[in-house]
Amino acid sequence: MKRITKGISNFLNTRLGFVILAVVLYTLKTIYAYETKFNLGVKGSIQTFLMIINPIPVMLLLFGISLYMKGRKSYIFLLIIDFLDTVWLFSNILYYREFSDFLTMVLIKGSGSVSNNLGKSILGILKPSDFLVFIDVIILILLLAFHVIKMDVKRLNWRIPVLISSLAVLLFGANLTLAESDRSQLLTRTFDNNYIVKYLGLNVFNVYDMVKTTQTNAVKSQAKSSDIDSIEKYMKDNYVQPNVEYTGVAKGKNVFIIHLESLQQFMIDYKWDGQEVTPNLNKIYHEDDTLSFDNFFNQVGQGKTADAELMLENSLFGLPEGSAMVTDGTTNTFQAAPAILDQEAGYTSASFHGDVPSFWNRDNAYKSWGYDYFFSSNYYKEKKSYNVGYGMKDKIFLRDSAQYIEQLPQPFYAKLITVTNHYPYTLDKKNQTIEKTDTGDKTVDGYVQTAHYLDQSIGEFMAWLKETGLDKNSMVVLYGDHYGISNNHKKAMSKLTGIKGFNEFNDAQYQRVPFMIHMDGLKGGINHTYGGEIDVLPTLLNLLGVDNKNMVQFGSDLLSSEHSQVVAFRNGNFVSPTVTKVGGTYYNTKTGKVDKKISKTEKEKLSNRVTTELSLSDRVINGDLLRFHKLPGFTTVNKKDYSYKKSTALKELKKARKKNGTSLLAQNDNKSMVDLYQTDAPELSSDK
Ligand code: GP9
Ligand code: MN
Repeated sequence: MKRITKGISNFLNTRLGFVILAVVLYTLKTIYAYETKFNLGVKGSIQTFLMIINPIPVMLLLFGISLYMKGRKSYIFLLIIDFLDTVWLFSNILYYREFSDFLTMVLIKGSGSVSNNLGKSILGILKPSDFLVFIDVIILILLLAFHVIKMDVKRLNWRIPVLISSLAVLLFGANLTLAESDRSQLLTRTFDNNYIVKYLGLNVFNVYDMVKTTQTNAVKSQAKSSDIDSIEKYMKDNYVQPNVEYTGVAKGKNVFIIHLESLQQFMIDYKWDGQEVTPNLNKIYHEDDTLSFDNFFNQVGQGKTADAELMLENSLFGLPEGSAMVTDGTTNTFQAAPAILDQEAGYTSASFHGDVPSFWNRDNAYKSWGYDYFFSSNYYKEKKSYNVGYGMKDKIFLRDSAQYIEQLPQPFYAKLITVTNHYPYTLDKKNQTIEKTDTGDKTVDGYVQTAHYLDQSIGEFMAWLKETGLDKNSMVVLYGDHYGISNNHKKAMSKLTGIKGFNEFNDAQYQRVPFMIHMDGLKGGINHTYGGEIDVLPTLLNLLGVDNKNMVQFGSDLLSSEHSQVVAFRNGNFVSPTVTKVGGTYYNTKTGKVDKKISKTEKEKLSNRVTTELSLSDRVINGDLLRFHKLPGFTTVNKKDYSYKKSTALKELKKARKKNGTSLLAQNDNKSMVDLYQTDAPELSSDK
């Protein structure tokens, strides 16, 4: 025993021993911070393992630099690095407490508008335990000061530092590989800052953030104001006159945008085990005052939900790689639905979502879009049983959103983002009210169950709108954001759809998602026009009586006879009523057969149209060109005017209640109407 202690103590008295000790201590304190100061959403053994070890490669690399030096300098260098990195960790702890996100270059540089009033409230949120992260630095200093560890000032054999640096790089490679195996496309899809920290650590996130920001900034700084000219010309040349029969029919109404997570059109009217999977949506779909579209496609890329949100509210395409909401959402200028409706028609806007605010960078992008409120998971009562997958279960989420909806000054534009019907489609027993399908594909078979659950939650929500009378002065828009069953499950899809040999052509057709506009008195029916998410904003603006003539929008009114029915997918494929292009193959949309008759000129015409639209839209986002686009009567959104801090939002709502009294609550003599909300969510009944 004595020999072991002696051995350890001898090792610690070497330079290498000291570096290893520093790495171990740093790792321990980081685990403490990860566990108690952040909410990284670590699930399962691989993620836990990675969270524990992810500081090691970087710290070994950084502290290892000291081994290239000799004498006291080496120790001092290590301590300075340790201290500075800890100051950085400490700042992130404080920032995270307030904003549930990590510091980024854009925020540090302030970019004028997005600094979130940093600094102001720091003192108020400081906790004594935050200082514990400095403990390793203090321990190391004390160990040296009291000569428990003596400095080893000899020059080291050059092989040792080189070996340590190489080891660090190797370990980082292993860390990255393991992370990618658990979460593929971690770095390219850019989901959430929390993810990168969870898998690769805070320091790696910072480097990643710096590289990304530098890349995007370079393109933006090269862009000139004249770059918008060609875009404006394209808009003018391709402008589609909206359908005047529908202009303004929803003027002044509240707007509900209900995001149906991963819901595909084929679920509408679909039956499994003798039961309708989506009975409530089916009912809305067939109602006379619902405009339903059965040839409406999702057009998302890697950004999935984020791309859908971007298209719906900006009529701009997502980027070919990553998510524009993440890479450009914080800094770019937008002319988005919430801001347009606020400025044109005095709407209050709010987005509701039962996940953390940082996912898809919503907490920042929404400010750029002019959202007055963002009710994210920290506005809702949290309980373990309330969550599944990415966030709150839809029934509880929608029920608990009612308390905020009733406080919004009317007219409002409210977007509710559901999430239970999300891959991998898991749901607890109590909430399963339809059998799983029997394709034998585990990922697919739960889909009808979560879709059924989503449908029930919508039924409950619509019933509440009716109870409160909100249905009379609201337009409800429902849409599926993207596919639920990906291209990798063709066999299972073949079983579900009865299509033999489900192929690439079929997969393209199954990119159809629901899109319905429901409003009392609306001239509805099932509309067969081909269109997609890019067309939603122009369609809605026309219904709301807002002229989009001078706006930069790549879609057009779905109800207009001039509407182009060539629906672009993000990878350059497309679907139209006659031709479907997948890869290099052109199919006849009606027959599903390879179309040999289609002429080369026709192919080129269609393809060019699609690629032109996509690349022009990319230019707008990559170059931040909307900052140069003067929209008459529209003032550029000032992100500084927005805060999604819970206390601020609640105060704001209270003020609004008194000032103009247009909220549902105010109109009901400040008596809450939340009790009218009926839900059969089992988690809530056991609460009582
Ligand atoms: C998470 C949710 C999921 O907040 O919106 O996004 P997705 O994985 O569907 O893109
Ligand atoms: Mn989604």
